[in-house]
Amino acid sequence: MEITAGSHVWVEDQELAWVDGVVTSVNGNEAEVETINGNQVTTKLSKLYPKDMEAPDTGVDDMTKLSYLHEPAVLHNLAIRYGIKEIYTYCGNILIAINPFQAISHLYDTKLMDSYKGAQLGDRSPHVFAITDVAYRAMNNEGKSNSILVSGESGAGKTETTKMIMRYLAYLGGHAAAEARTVERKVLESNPVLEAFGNAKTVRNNNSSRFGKFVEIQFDARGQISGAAIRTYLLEKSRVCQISEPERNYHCFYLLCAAPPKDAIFRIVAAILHLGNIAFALEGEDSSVLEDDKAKFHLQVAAELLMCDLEALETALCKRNMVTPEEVIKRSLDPLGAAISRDGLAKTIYARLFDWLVKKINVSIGQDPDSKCLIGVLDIYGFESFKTSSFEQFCINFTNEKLQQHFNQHVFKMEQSVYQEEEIDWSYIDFVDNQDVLDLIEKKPGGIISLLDETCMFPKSTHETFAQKLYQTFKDHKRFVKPKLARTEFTIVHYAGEVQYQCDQFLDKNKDYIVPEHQELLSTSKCSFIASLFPSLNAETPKSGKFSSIGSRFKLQLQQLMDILNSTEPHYIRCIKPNSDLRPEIFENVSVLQQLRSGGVLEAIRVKCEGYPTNRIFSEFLERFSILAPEVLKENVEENVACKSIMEKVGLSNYQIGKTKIFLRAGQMAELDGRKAKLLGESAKVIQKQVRSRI
Ligand code: AOV
Ligand code: MG
Repeated sequence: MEITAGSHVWVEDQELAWVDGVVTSVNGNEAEVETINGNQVTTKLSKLYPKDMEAPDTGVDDMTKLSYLHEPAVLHNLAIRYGIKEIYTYCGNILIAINPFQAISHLYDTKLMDSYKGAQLGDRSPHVFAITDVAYRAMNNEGKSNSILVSGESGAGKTETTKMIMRYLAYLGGHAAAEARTVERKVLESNPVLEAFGNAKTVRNNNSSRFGKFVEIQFDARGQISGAAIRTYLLEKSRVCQISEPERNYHCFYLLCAAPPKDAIFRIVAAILHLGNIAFALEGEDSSVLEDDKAKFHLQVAAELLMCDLEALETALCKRNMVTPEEVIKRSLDPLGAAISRDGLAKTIYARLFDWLVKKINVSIGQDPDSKCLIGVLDIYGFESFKTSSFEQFCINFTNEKLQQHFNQHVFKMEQSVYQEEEIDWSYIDFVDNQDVLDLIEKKPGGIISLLDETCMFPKSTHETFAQKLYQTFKDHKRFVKPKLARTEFTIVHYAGEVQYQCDQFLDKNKDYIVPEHQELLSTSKCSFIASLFPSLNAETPKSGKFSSIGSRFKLQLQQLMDILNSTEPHYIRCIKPNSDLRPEIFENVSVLQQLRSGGVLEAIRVKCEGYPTNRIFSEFLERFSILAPEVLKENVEENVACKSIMEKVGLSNYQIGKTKIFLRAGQMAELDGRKAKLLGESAKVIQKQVRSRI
């Protein structure tokens, strides 16, 4: 489309990302534009995008319906829809959900659920129920497991979206209301419990999930929910002891005040609080003692709550056993060492409690061993980049790289493989593959996790030697950057942007290590529940005192998750956070665009549109459209020839005929449907006329 004076266009803008305006003059390959906010901008013609002046005021509910499909149009479409509280928009079969940060009336009513049941995707306005319905139907019809992957940055609405998915699944596959403790009810009720222990207030989200969650809902042959399993990933243990204002610790610590007096679980939560208040002071040259009476008081209460010996607790915190060939010597820790020991104890207790809760919930819900099909729902922590990003962010971003690859593979590779299988002519469009980042992180041997494990196993290493090792190994890797003057920082160029990691605590945080003295202390607690969290010999928990790598275990868990996901038919929901103030009705263009880009949404649109977004098996196509050229069916021709004839008669070109399918360009399906509807309308009128004339 030619841009001339008077053309309505989109032009780049620092603050708004894109702003619309009118071209006032064109000189060679440059244009002068007057923007709606009154600025005069001179820019290259190639940097301008035409604005669709006939686009509906209320936007379109599927981006692939946009007549001009480009970045500014996509952004503008989402912005106007958000303005009229339409938070859901499709991009083909991906659902984009923009966090409204306010309750929208009737958006999740039972009545609304009724209306989505059994409806084709696209028949009703975009909704998380619609995607869930498609997954459920596909599972029932094809007997194949499905999964719904919810992604997006912190605070984008993943957890809320996941809850709606579960509610809708419970509605579809639920039992008669008379059955009181149904599986689906237990699944829904597990949410608040897990959130109390695994969510906390952060700067990005007042209810941030600090663990990843994959819920597997099992169905029986009739499509009823028959069991469920909840898997969790990498709880952020450090939050138990380290929080920076204005963030908070896990909700359960604040809920404690409202808890029934002393339940075994809350006994533990309270004990952790008291542990946190035990302060140490220096004694002699390098020993530590309790700082004051306050510290003594907290130690005493903690010991009572943990039901262990007071002196044994103090010794476990302040001293360490040194094992020499001859004897075991008790060595004193300095105040810093004692504080680290105290925090280690608190973190271990909390992590064991959390794992126990998840196990308990799974037992209570119950698994269905006979279930053939499941719907998996993944709610995982979004991509994170902080001023200081540490090991937790490294793992979280690793997860996101994995999922991004899954998304890429699904959307792009599937698209290509269909073309290949059908042997149609298709010049390959490149897409951003992130295999190189994944290799950098997880390749064995030689990846960052491998190097970290090696470093952890070598007694003399420090975070500095770890950093040096990284610098040496990856000096030519294009996804790895050593920041200028850095000694212990490194940067990974992630698919969603660069993140600078601080190595300081990588070694410690990678070590899943329980101090033998702590293990011994708690395994002999008089509270049987606490003792049961610390069984003396257990193959599942790492042997006390031995190094076990959190990074490697996490990598394995993630691979298992990917294996499950790869055996399912995936559906994607991309959550978007419209502003960083967590406030309704504010739509920040630049940040939304960045999220669309990093989530692969823009890339998916581009690839779809440049190719053939719709395809149909010949017979299906003929069944649907032979009415447009009934004569072709009378002739005894091959199906592919018949399809061609229909397209020719309607006057559409640029499509492709494969081995078994016809491939249509964007918009052609709609064109065919339109013709059909018109024809049916006309013939209906003719019939009505005939009927009337007979009366
Ligand atoms: P997250 O799961 O994506 O962040 P949440 O699902 O916790 O984000 O959403 C953050 C907050 O946004 C919620 O507590 C709600 O106040 C609000 N919100 C989200 N979705 C909706 C909705 N559909 N309707 C109304 N309000 C909503 V994180 O777990 O931090 O990565 O780590
Ligand atoms: Mg969450």
